[in-house]
Amino acid sequence: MTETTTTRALRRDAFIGGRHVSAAETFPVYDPSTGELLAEVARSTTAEVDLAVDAARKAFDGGWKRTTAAQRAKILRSVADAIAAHEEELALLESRDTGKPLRQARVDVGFAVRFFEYYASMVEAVFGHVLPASTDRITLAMREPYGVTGHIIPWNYPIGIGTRTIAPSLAAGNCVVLKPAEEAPLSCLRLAEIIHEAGVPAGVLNVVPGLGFEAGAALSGHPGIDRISFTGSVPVGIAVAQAAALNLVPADLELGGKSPNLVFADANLDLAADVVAQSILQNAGQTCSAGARLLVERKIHEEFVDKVATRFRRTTLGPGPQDPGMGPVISRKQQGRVLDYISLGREEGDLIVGGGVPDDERLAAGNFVEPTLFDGVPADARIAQEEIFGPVLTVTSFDDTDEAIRLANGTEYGLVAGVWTSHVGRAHRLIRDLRCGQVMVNTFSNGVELPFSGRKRSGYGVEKGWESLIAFTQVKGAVVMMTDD
Ligand code: TXE
Repeated sequence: MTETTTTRALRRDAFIGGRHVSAAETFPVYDPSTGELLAEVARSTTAEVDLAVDAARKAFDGGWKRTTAAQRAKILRSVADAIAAHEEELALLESRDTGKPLRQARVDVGFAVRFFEYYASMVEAVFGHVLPASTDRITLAMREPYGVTGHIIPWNYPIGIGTRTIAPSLAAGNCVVLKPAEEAPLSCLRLAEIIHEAGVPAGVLNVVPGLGFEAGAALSGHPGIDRISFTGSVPVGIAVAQAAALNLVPADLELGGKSPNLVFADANLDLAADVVAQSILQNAGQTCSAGARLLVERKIHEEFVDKVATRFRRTTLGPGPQDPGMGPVISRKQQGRVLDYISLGREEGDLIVGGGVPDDERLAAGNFVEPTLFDGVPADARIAQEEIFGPVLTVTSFDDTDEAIRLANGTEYGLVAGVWTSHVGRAHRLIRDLRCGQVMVNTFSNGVELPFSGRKRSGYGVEKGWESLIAFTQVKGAVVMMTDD
């Protein structure tokens, strides 16, 4: 391992202790829209992860833990301004690296700005309590940071998901080691430079790009980590939680989903169709909270499926930076996985739209999959139960609210649900009875303020909102006798 202070074109190093650090080997990162090589990136292993955890610990003990909430808030506001000033550069990088349409990448950068602004405004309101325990002593419950937090994130929203957990962690006074996904590490590496230049001291934020079974495993099992935050697949989430448990370290797991949109006959059907289509086509279906199942009231079934199918058919495909309706999926491997599910879907449901790779020579080198709609899918079909993570929507009908709830709750996941109805009482009943972390009525969007958590195999812990900031602190009790003997 050698240390360098510059990066070469198409060569990206880890970012540790405020410096670029190379590794013995690199791994390639490809443009999902074209298949071209985008960068060779340092393949961090145990050695670089050790270095990063050490740098984070030194930064924590060396000063970050003594900063006041007001000082951190000021720095985080500068970070928000700096990210905003680099919006176009970061959005283009994100679009190239992930294949997502440029406008979506801009939205993601906007979220990053907002996460830093939001937690900057909030951190000064984190306070403990004086407890009414005794009159001759003062009993305190105080909030303090954990120390060093580890963050392992996926490739679908590197900037959005990365900043979603590092902003509250830094605000709470922790130092961070972030491992981005090997498929799309570039924006997080650039973000680390921007954040450092904006005034976050060396070592407070470190980024170790690398492979899951190397850098990811080294980070999740590292004895120098005090809390770990993971977003990704269920099997890896379980492995991360097990590794953390061996060190008695808490983990937050944001895992997969198979989220439903429940559309009732009394809904605004045009609006619902727009959002239902968008909720699965956004990011080519590679969103943990994607609306992957359409549950529709039987009496409007045909009319509504028709509306959604029209929206699927008119979605244009193309390279992310050209801002198409929909970009490619992340990799050849992911494309193969989605196409396998589509083949299975031909046996399990009625193919209405799409069903394969687009018939377009110009897109052949990219990892494109057509928007695909299956109607008449039995609730227990694999394509209605398993997370496909591609632009594939399944449709199942229901006759009444009880059946809608049963179908919606009938998978092993429980992340989000969209409810489309003009009946207020029904909407509230569904909010109560749907077993998932978020219910959205007549919309499918949520912001940085809304706590985001899973039920069942969608994981545990919480991201976003006030709750996430508090989760990155731990309580300390103290008792002081009021005597001067
Ligand atoms: O995820 P992984 P993959 C789901 C989605 C997708 C499937 C596979 O269904 O099709 O998972 O995607 C790191 N120890 N989601 O294979 O492997 C890895 O380097 C520690 C849903 O890309 O879970 C990356 O940084 N870390 C999800 C991160 O874990 C390890 C988003 C996620 O990769 C590791 C992504 C290990 N042993 C996929 N192995 C969502 N909730 O949004 C891998 N990693």
